[in-house]
Amino acid sequence: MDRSLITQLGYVGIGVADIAAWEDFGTNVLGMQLYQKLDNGTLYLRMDEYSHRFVIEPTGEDDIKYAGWMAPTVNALKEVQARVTAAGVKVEEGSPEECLYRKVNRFITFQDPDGLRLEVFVGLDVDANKPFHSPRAISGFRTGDMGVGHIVPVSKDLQATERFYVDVLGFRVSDYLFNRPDAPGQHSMTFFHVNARHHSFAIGRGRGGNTKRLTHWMMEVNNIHDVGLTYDVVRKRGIPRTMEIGGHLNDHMTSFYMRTPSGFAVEYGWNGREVDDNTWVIQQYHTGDIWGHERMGTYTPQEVAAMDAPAGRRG
Ligand code: MBD
Ligand code: FE
Repeated sequence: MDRSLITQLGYVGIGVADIAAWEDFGTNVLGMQLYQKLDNGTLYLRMDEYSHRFVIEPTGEDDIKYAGWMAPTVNALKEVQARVTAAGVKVEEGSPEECLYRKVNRFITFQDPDGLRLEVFVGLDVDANKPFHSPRAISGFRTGDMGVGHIVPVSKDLQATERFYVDVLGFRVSDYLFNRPDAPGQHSMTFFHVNARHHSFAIGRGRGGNTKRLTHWMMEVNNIHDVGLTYDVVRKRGIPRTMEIGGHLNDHMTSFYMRTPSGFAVEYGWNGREVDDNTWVIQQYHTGDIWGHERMGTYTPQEVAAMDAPAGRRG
C-alpha cells in the first residue's frame, strides 16, 4: 500500500462543564503540560513537541467534540477530501480563524456515520522554543509517529462505521472483539490502526444508559513507573478507577482506567505492541484482557459476569 492518507490521531477536542477541574486533572493527574489558556477558558494541553494534543473547551458537553487526524501532505488532504465527497458526505474547509484556533495550516471537516466531527489537517504547530515539560515527575508520553493514543466512541452500526473508516479514509482493521451478551453472534468492538500503534481508533456498542459518545481515550507513557506514579496520584486523590490495572489481549497494553471530571474514562498505559501492515493478520477475540482490568463500580454485576466469562463464542 502507498503511504497512508491519514498517518496519526493528531489532536482531540473535548467540551467540558468544569474547566477548572480539567486544568488540574489534565496537568497534575494526567501529566500533560498547559501550553496556553484562552480568555474564554479553553485549554491547550501538550504531550510532546506539538503545541497541543488536547483542546479542552468550556462548552459543557462533557464529551468529545472532534477528532483531528493528520494528513502528511496537502495532496493527501485533497485526496481525503475527494474520497469523502465521492462517498456523499459533505466536506467543509476550515476558515483562517478556525485554523488559527486549531494551530494548523489548513483542515477539512466532515461527520463520520455516527455524527462524530472529524477534522483532517495539515501542519500542526510545533513549538521548538519550549520543549515539552510535564508538571509531573514522569518520563513522558509515547506519541511521535503514533500520535496521541486512541479514542473509543460508541457506534450505532459497527459495520457501516467500519466501511466508512476503511473504504473511505483508509484505516486498517486490527482485530475484532466479541464480548457482549446483548448482541448474540455479533462483535462488540472493532479496532483500527493508521500507523504502528495497534489502534488509534476503536468503536464499540454503547452500554445501556450510556449517553456519551466517548467511552475513553488512551494515552501511553514511556515507562511502567510512569503508570505507577499516576496510579498513586489517582489513589491518593480518591479518583474512581473504572478498570483496575491489567493487560489487554489484543494490543498488549498494560493499563488502568480512571474517571475524568467529565464522566468518561482515560486509559493510562504502557508498552502497547506495534503492528506492521506487511505481516499483520486480523484476529478476533472473545475477551479483552490477558489479566486484570477488573471492572470497578460503573459496571453492573451482569455486565462484569458477561465480560469476565471464559473465552468462547456466544449466541
Ligand atoms: C483496549 O484499548 C480497550 O480499551 C478495550 C476495552 C479492549 C482492548 C483494548
Ligand atoms: Fe482502550
